[in-house]
Amino acid sequence: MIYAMSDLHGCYDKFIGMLKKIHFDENDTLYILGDIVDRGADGIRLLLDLAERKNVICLRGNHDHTAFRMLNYLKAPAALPFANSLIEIYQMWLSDGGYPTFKAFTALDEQCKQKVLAYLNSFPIFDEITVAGRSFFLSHTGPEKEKMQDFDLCRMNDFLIGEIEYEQVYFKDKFFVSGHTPTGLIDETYRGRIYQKNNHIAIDCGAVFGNPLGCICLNTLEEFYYNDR
Ligand SMILES: [Mn+2]
Repeated sequence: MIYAMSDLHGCYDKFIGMLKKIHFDENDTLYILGDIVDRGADGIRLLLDLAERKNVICLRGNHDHTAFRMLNYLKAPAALPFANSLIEIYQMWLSDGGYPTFKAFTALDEQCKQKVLAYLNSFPIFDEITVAGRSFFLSHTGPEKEKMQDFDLCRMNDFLIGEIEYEQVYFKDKFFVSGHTPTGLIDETYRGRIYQKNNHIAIDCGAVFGNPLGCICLNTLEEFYYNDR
C-alpha cells in the first residue's frame, strides 16, 4: 500500500504509533509531505530514523528548507557576509519552532550532522504518482489555482509557503495532496481530521498542536488517525 502523512514536526512517538497502526512494512511506501522538523522535540531523531528507511519519500516543507539553510550556515558562520541580517533570520527561525531542532542538531557528532544535512537537502519539492487508477500531485503546499495552471511560472516558494485555495478544484482528474495548513484552519468542521473535498486531500491535522496525526492510504483513500494522549 502507498500512504501519505505530513507535518510530523518532531512528533516521533505519534509517527511510530501510526506506523504500527497501519502495519507499515517493507512492501509499503510512505510519502511524507514535509515539515518533519521544528516545533516538536524530536525532529532530528525523526530525520535520522527516516534516512534509514528505503521506502519513505520525504518532500520538502518550509521548515525543512529553513532548517537546512540555518544548520548549514553553522559550518562556517564567521566567514559569512551580511552577518547582521543572518542573525535576524536565525532569531526568526529559532522563535518559529527552530529551537528544538537547533539544540538537537548541535548535540550530534560530526558524522550525524553531515547525514542530517545531506538528507534534508535531498528532499524534492513535489511528486506525481498514480495509484490504483487515481492520479495524485503531492507537495507541502502550493500556489493559488491560477498560478498552478501555468506550472512553468511556479517557483519553489509557491510549494513551500504558498496558500492553496481549497475551495477551488485545481485538477479535474487528479487529487492535490498537501500539508502545511492544519485542516481546522481550512474549515473548522475538519479540525483534527483529513480534508477531502474539491479534489483536495489536505492531511496536516495539526499533530504537533495536540490533534491526532493523520495518514491516508492512496490505494483506498481510507483515513487513519493516531494520538498518543
Ligand atoms: Mn509548513
